[in-house]
Amino acid sequence: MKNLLKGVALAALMLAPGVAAAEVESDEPIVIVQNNWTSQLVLSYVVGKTLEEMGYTVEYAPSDSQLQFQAMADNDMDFQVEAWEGSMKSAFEKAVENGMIDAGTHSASTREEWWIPNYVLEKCPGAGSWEGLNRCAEMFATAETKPKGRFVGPPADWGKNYADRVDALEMDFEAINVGQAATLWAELQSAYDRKEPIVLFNWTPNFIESKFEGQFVDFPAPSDACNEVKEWGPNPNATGDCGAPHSGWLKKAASPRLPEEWPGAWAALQKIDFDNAQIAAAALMVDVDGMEPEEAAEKWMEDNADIVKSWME
Ligand code: TMO
Repeated sequence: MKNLLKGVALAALMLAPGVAAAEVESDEPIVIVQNNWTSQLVLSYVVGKTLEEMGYTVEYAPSDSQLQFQAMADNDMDFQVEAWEGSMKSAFEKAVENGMIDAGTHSASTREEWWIPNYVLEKCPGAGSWEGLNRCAEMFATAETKPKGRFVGPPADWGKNYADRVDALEMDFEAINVGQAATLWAELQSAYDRKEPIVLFNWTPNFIESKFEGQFVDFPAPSDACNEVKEWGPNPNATGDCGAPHSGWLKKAASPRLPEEWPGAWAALQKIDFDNAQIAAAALMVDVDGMEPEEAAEKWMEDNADIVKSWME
C-alpha cells in the first residue's frame, strides 16, 4: 500500500502541469552510461527518468569505467553522472582532449582507497598507514597469498592496478581482484562477523559508512610527479608509489553532440549536483535495503522531489 501511494505520488509529479514538456528538440535517444557499482546505477536512472519526464527519449548502455570516456568523445554514448578522480582521472582527461565534455563537478568529495575495519587496529595498531599495515602483512595472508597478505582489490575494469602500487611500494601484499562489487561486501561481512583481519578496496560516499566502522589506509599523497618521476616518493626506483586523493572530485561527462542535439536536456544536466549524503543514500537503498536500482531511483526522486524539479526548470 505504501509503495502504491508512492507510485501515485510519482505519477502525479510526472503529470504536474508545467513539468511535463512534450516538445523536445529531438526524439533520438540520449544514451546514458551505466557502470557496475550501486550509486552510479541508481543515479543514472535518476538522470534518465528526469530526462524522460521532460519528454526526452533515453537509452541505457552498460560500459567499462575506463573505456566509457572515449566512447562519449566519439558520440557513441552521451552522459555519465559519476566520474571519480581516484580511479578515472587519466581516462577522463584524455577523453576531454579528444572532444568529450567535462559537464561539471559535483559538491561531493570522494575517496577510493584501501580500507580496514577499526577492529583491525586492535591487532595491528599501525594499520591506518601503509607502512604500519605492511608490518602486519602476514596477518592478512590467505592460503592463496601466504606468506604475503591479501588485499581484496576491485574489479579489474575500475582502472586501478594495485599490483603495480604494491610493487612500487615494495609491500608484502598480493592484490586479488574480485569480479564484482558484491563480492567485496560479502568478503567484508564475513570477516567482520568473525573479527578477522581484512583490507579491501572501498570508497566514499558509499553505504559502507552507515553499516561498518572502519577507515581508509593512508598512502603517500598523490601528485603528478608520483606517476612521472621515479625519484619522487618512498621508492626512488619506481613511479606509482603513492595513493589516491583524500578529497577527490566527482564529475559529470557528456558527448560533444549532447548540447547541440538536446540543448534543453543539456541545461538540466548541467544543474545536477550531488553531495555525499545524496550519493550514499542511493547506494544504501540497494545494498542495505535490497531495492532494485530502478526502484531506488524512483524513491530517491520522491525523497528529493524539489531538487529534481529545480533541474527541470
Ligand atoms: C569507481 N568506484 C566508486 C567504484 O570506486
